[in-house]
Amino acid sequence: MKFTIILLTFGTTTGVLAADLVDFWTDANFLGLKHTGQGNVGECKNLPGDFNDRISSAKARSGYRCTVWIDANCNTGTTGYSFDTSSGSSFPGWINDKASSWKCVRA
Ligand SMILES: [Ca+2]
Repeated sequence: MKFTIILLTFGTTTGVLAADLVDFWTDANFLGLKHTGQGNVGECKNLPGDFNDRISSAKARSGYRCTVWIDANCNTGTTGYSFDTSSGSSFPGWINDKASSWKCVRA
């Protein structure tokens, strides 16, 4: 007899599967090393070490708007920088090479 096991992974509290929400690049104009940020909508994520304090441009995936913060853990008490699918081609100086965390919401 043959069994097929299907494993399903569910998100934490929302029951939504983690999705590709945003792409980050280490250079302006979507160049350099790329990191695809995966998570749930509204979930705060910290950038991995190779990208922490190095991001210079980013694109939200279609249908999302994303924000980055200088501090880890999306310190919403500080100013964040928000972008959509095209407006993050060149991070302003105050957050260029300084972002450490991010969060995306539905646009
Ligand atoms: Ca950079």
